[in-house]
Amino acid sequence: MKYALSAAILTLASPAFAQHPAHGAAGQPSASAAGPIKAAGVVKSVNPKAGTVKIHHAPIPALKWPAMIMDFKAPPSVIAAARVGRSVTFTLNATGDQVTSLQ
Ligand SMILES: [Cu+2]
Repeated sequence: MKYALSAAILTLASPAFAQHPAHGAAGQPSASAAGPIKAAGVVKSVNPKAGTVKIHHAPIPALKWPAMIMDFKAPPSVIAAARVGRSVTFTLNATGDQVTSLQ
């Protein structure tokens, strides 16, 4: 319960989304992005408690996103694989808010 509550607060108050308001508008019309979305970037930080990774990602044309630093939701397998400072390629879900795999 404590975890769920703090996760909800993080989602609502995420500074990443405040820094990148373009995501709200540009991220939505990505219905054309049918399959998994591939992207590349550098891991900036990992937050196992929140279940998020902060990645400085390259532009993602499928989502019409420019390069930026932002937080993504991530399952435990991705959290475990993420290393700060590491260059990675990763796969996003269709809406681009969650990293589903990371290499
Ligand atoms: Cu972004």
